[in-house]
Amino acid sequence: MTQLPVNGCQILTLPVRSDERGSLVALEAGAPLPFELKRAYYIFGTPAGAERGFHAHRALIQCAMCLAGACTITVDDGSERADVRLDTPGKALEIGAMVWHEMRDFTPDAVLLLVADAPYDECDYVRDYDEFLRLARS
Ligand code: T46
Repeated sequence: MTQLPVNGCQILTLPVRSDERGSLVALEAGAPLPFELKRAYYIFGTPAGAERGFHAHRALIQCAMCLAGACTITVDDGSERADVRLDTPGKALEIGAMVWHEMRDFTPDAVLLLVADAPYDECDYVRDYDEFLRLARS
């Protein structure tokens, strides 16, 4: 586990079980996931130059990992920013609550998996950066 300078964000090294048949990663609540998984979704077929995200969540905690290909996620807590390149299925990024995040530089084969601690709720999104800064600094 590597703590980032951005509050609520860390890089997790997932346990990869490899043998002559290939590799397997299991995601369980507690370890390696730091929360109870309630939802999973994945992003793929991202065209060249596409950028996604550009929001924060008021309460949601997530972990992101690229199951194939690679992408870069920028995380921002209102004071610190960091770019994380996800380029192996054994590496995950925890994105805490009130962390602005942006995804870009997807390779054409990228499959980005997100696991989250709550069901989808549009009310949990903060989509305006100035509002995010106001909330993050209050
Ligand atoms: C996030 C980043 C990393 C649903 O119906 N259910 C869901 O669980 C999700 C995640 C999305 N949707 C709908 C809402 C939109 O109509 O799927 C559509 C695309 O979602 P959005 O534009 O929010 O996608 P991204 O890639 O900008 O953001 C997504 C997640 O929404 C967000 O929570 O943290 O990935």
